[in-house]
Amino acid sequence: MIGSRLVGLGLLAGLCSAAQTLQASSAERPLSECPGYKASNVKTSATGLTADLKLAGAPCNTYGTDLEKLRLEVTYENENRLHVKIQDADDVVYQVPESVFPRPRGDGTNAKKSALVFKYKTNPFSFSVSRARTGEVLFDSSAAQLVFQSQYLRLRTKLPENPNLYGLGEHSDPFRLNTTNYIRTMWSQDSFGTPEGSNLYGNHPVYFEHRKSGTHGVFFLNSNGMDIKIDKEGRSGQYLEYNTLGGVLDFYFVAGPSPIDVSRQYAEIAGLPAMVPYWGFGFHNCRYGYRDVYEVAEVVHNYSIAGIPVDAFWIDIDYLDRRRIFTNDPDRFPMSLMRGLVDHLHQNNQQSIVMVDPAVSFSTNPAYTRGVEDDVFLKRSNGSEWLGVVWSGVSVFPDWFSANIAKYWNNEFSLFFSKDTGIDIDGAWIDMNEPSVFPCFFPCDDPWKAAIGFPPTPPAIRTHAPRPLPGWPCEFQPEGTSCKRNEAASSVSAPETRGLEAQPVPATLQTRSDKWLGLPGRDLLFPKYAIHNKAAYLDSWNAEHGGISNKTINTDIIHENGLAEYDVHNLYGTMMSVQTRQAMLARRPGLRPFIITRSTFAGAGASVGKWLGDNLSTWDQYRAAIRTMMAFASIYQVPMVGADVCGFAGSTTEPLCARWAVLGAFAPFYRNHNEYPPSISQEFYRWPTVTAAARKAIDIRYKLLDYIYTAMHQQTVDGTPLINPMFYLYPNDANTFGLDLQYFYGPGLLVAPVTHEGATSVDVYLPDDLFYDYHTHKPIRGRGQTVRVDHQSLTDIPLFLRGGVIVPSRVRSGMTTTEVRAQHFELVVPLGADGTAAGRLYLDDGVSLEEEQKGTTLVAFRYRRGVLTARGSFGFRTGPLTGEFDIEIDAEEGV
Ligand code: MIG
Repeated sequence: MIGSRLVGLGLLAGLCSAAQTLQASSAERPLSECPGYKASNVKTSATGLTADLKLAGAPCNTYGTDLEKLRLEVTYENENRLHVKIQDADDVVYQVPESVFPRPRGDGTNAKKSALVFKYKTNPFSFSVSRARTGEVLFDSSAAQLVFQSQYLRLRTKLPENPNLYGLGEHSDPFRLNTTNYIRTMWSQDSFGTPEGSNLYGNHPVYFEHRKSGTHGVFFLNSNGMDIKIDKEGRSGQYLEYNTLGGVLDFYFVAGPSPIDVSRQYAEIAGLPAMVPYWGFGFHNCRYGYRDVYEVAEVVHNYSIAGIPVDAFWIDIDYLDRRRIFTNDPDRFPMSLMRGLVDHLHQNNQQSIVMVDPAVSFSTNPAYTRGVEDDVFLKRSNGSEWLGVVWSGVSVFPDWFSANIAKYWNNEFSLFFSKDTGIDIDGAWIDMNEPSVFPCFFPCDDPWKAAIGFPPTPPAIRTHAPRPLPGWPCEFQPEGTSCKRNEAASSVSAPETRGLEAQPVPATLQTRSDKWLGLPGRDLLFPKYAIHNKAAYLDSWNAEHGGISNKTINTDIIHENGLAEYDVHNLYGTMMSVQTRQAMLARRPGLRPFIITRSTFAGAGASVGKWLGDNLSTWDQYRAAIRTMMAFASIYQVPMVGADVCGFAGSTTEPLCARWAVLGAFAPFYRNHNEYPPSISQEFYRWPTVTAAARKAIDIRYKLLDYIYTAMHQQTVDGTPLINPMFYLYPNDANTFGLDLQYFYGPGLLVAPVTHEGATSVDVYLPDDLFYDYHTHKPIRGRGQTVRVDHQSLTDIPLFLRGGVIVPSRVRSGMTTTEVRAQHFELVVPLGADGTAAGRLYLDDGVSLEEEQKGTTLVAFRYRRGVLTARGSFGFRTGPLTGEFDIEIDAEEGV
């Protein structure tokens, strides 16, 4: 599959059009000759300082024009957060809009009370941030001259030798970042195969640096394309350097000092994550290429007879009529049958989720026509719509900055995903929002040409159900059965009749060039500094010339509010996420939306969850799934995250899929998803070991669901991470700093999956602490050493309880999370080395927004010397809690 896709793209490369000319700019000198800036007019207040910065010599104009005058603003926002911002004095340069990234509120703390200290040097200007308690320098920009040009900004900080750095995603690289000759590029791209060493779908320009003396975080609020280089060099030694194509130097420093503190402090900046419905933690099944609704029904049925619990069934772009959003294929996925499917699911307490892409087919179809009326699509400078090719063929793209976008998107969702159409979804899956555009090889003058070969022909139509499905409505039974079909339902017609050919609608011409914002005179297509954007790999001419529009919309597009795509490209996925959340709320007010996106920017977790995109069915990517999930959940504050279980592209194998079915059960978002044939089918019931593995793992996951739900809820309240990398809980144990194959799920469950092909054992690192085997409750004294756990069959996973953390569990699992919620609780009380334990349990109705909850329960448990106390508020009454509260103390003393 992978092979054939690459061949396909290779052929298209033949359409690539010719070269561009670049403007030569005068008097450009290398970065090494840049003069830096000189500070003057420094005004210090109790809560910060301001200063003017002036170019300290002749401009070097390396990648644009040096800005003469800058302004520095330093604010001690609270005791743990310092804000340092360097921008142009004229306030023209683009900054990330407040509407997309609301700035954190700071109470303005007295500098003397701050855990961080800001110092500066006047000429050349540089600044440092140090830890007040120890005097240790955390950040020091004197490592290189500050450069602030029209299309290039550089700031370099010194770091200690071999620093422990984490973050700077999205990437699939090691969790603890490389520190030699390493580049992290921020530029959203459709990243099939999620390769290491590449920019991927989303951008989170934040890093945590962990030292034994404390952890701190550095967030760079900048949405422009950038390379962050981490390397060593003679003069400055170890450094980290920002090289960005625009925006301003806007930094937030947070002091920790513990890793968990840094996570919480970053959540204050990026926003607290959104709570998800309880069912969101159930198991989900998905596949690209289900050829009709009958096949989906069969899959639903097969899971049920295999006894594998499923909470939600997903449908990919297959349900769409010719891949056009807000339509359905009237032959393969007619509304009457979609209604039957969704009704069936709902009757069984299961949910339905379908995919929505951003692109709208440029043809006679209602979503396009209404979008034109509302004027919500991106336009070229001559006022015509910008056209690109994606699954829906030649398409237009929503401008999330346009004035009517909320009205438009809400309306499309309410009209199409409704009881009337039968496509009454419970969650939304948003894809292609980097945004991804099929390579038409810039400049893409004739998108119709690029459509050659796309979209691929869907598989053959099957017109009747292949075999009876017991318990399903008549519509799903083979023809000739005696049951009566529901004629009323099937008479609802599709929004468009088939057969209409694509007809370009003339666009009203109105120029937008008068509204440009940002620095004038920039080359918005070919910035001179070439970021290491891997999307350019198909087209070497573009790669050499720093083209940043490959596989996405043109970066010289000006949005309705005047902002250039050049500056806001990295925000597209998050803006679609925010609008989709609004749209889901508008159709079901009061209910928590469940939305999973592919592209994210810092702060996305406040609206949506994230899946890790097109991974491969390989052991390498199985391991990458662990570390990438960890980074999203603990560092970027996007806790509802997971990779495609069993792998998306290529074909999985029985052992890999069995292991992954188990591993996935210990990620927040747990979904089996698969590429279309010839990738082999990989639903969990396809092999006996995978069925057994999934059943066993789901059984454990579902019993622990309230423990996980409680941890997730805590993260939505104060940013305490649901997933803890090992060093989060053992920050003084240097052996934990680089571990990325084991982690804590919630505060007390250590997950140590088998990670290598053919292996039946795991080497687990157990810090100096008391643990218990989750399965047997046998105590194990950790000694800061690696312990080999043997005899792990394909259905097994080593799990350890951390001594001291009480884990509320359900006594039984269920076929859906709805059934789980009806079970009684038990408390597992693994005592810590000091003989005590504590834990929490949060309960609510599982679906309503926080403000709509009629009452919530939060209980704190403590165990000490034979006595267990439960204190809290019992606002949410569930069966088991209103009845008898059975407490079993299962503690091992004296270990
Ligand atoms: O260009 O909708 O990452 O999960 O199955 C591929 C089809 C488009 C990419 C997503 C993948 C999904 C696929 N999509």
